[in-house]
Order: sequence, then C-alpha cells, then structure tokens
Amino acid sequence: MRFLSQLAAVGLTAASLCIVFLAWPVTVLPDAARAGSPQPAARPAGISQAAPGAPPASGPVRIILDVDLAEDVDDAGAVAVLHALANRGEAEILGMLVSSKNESVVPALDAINTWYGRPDIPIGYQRGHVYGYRNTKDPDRETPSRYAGALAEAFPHDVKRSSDAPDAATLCRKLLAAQPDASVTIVTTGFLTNLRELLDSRPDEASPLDGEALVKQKVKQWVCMGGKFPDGKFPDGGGEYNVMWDTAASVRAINDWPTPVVFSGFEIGNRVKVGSRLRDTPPSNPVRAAYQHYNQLQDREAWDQTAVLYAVRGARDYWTLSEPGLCLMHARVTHGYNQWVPSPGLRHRYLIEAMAPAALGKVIEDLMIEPPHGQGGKVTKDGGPRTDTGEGGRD
Ligand SMILES: [Ca+2]
Ligand SMILES: [Ca+2]
Repeated sequence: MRFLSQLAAVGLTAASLCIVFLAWPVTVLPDAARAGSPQPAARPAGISQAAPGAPPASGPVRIILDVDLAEDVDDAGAVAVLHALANRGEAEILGMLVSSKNESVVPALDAINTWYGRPDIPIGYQRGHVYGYRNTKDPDRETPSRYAGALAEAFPHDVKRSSDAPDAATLCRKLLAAQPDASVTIVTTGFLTNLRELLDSRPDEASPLDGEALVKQKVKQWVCMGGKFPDGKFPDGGGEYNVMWDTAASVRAINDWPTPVVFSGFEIGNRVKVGSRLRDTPPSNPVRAAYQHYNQLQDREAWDQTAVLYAVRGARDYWTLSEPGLCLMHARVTHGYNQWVPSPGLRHRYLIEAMAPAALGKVIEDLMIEPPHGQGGKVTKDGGPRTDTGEGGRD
C-alpha cells in the first residue's frame, strides 16, 4: 500500500487516510496494490506450501515474536508454545519485542526465556507507545498487568527494567538485516506500536534500507493476532483490543505493511480455552505463575497462542484461510476498529476455524506444558529455573 505512505508523506492524518480509502472503490485499486496472487483460491506468496503434517521444507521457521504480555495472560502461553516449537526443531527464535508500556514486562519475558534455557534471546522494548487516538487525556497511560511484576520479582533473569532493553524497532532492523531475504516471520500478539516504528525507521548501521524496504526484503509474512473478522466491530461498536489500543500505529502498520499478512482474529482464539493444565507443571515454571497470578490457574482464551501456532505450522487441519482482501484499519476518537474488504490479489487473509476448539486447545496446551529441554546444563533436572541467584520461583 505504498499509495498510503505517499499520502502520509504529504501530511494527511491517519483518520483522513481511512476516509480516502473508504471512498476509493475496490475495483479501481491501482495495479501496484495487486501485487499478490491473481488467483483468489491460491495461497498468498510466503505462506507455507507444506502438506498437512509435513516437516518444514527449509528448516525451522525463523520467528520474531512481538508481545504485550501485560493486561492478559495469553501472551505467556504464546511464549511457552514458541519455546516448545523451538525445542522440537520447528521454529528458530530470532528475538522478541515488547509493545506494552510497563517496566516489568521485559524482565518477566526474560524470566520465561531463562526458564526455557534461552536467557540471551534479544528483547526490544517499545518507544513511542500511545494509548488511544487523538486522546489528550491519558495518551501516556501504562499497560497494567496482574502478573508481570510478580514474575520479575520471583524468577531469575538479568534485565532489570523494560526501558533498559534496546529500542524494539532498532533491534528488529538488526535482526532482519542478518537474515536471508524473504525468510522471517513476524508474529504480533499485542499492540502494533513496534511495527509502526519499524516501517517508519531510517537507514542505520544495520542496513542502508529504510524500514519499509527492509521489511519487504527480509520478511516472508506477518502473522497478527488482532482484529475481528469479518465484522471488526463488537455489538457495542468497539474494536478488538490489540488493534484499537495504539490506533494510529495500527493504521500505519496494517494499511502499509508490504508483505502478506495473516490475521488470527478475536473469534479464533476466543473459542479455545487453555491454561488449567499448567497445574501439572512445577511451581518453578514462570508461565504457570503467570496464570496463577492472573486467574488462579483457570482456563483462559488462547488468542495469542493461535497466532504463534499458525506462524510456525501453517493452517494444517487447524484452520482454513479466508479469501484475500484488505483488513482496513479505521482511526476514530478515541479507539479504532478494523473492517474486512474482500479483494482478489490483495495480501491480507484471516484464519477460519476448522478443527473443533477443544481439540485445538489440546494441541496448544500440550505445547504449553512441555518441559524445557536441557540447554547446556542451564535448566535443572526437574525443569525448574536455576537457583544460583537465590531467587527460587514462587507463586
Ligand atoms: Ca536475559
Ligand atoms: Ca497479547
């Protein structure tokens, strides 16, 4: 959607972009916007062609995971799923980003990674997060969390506070620049602040390309837990949490992203309930502790886990893909929402439920409770965290 960027460059606001786009009949979209597959039934470029159950054709899927890990607990489950898939050789974790505004979230994420034996996964923290759209009352509002502070306090890690972590967009540029072309899958399970910053980023020591060009060269696809499909509004008129929170970032990231995008909408994870089987894991597991603090180890919807699972394994028999189209993001005071505009040749699709939610929940929860692999002796025999810092896990 370079056309949108050009409009932005001449100073139109995000809100007016939506008006322009709405007034712009789909039938007259410019050829440049039709760069995807001409066949509505075909998979968009970059989406796995592997047969159901087949191993990845070219090694593990290279993942950058961007989480909020704050107000809801499913991010913690999603991080667990990704570690389990990495342990099985299905995924390679290049790095993680945090899109929420909370000084305990990066330490909490580092603690989970440490428990899984990967204490050195690079983590970037958002800069420039804004709550709401044209919100003059509390645009700097922090993202609350019932569990991040407790994890940061109880479990071993070495990042003291989120703002000690590097800027997420700068880190992401570095990670992308080091990878082969068209090889990286970005998964977002939170706000789109960091992807906006990435698209807006300028050439630097990591790459002579600007953000959009770098994404276009290195990213295979973006899998976004966000939006609601096909109708983006809830009965009360509200939009889905991840896309509405930092609305201007969502408009820029979704409308201008230069590669295929697959959305796992609200309705997908909403029917899949997981988490209570974390009781079967040791109390030293920080993911168990997150659910303990969040809801006393009850089941919770698996929104974020579905995005990670799709990013690594593809649709398999879990889901089917929608027709191609455009997930159009609307800005409005104070929070935005998305609208699905079907259109052959465009690069957005969304997941449609295929497997029964209970069966899919078992697939996800089995991964969430898989113990860490021994990683060079960094994980103790019972799968618990190292205790050499004197900070045993507790919940
Ligand atoms: Ca660390
Ligand atoms: Ca989330």
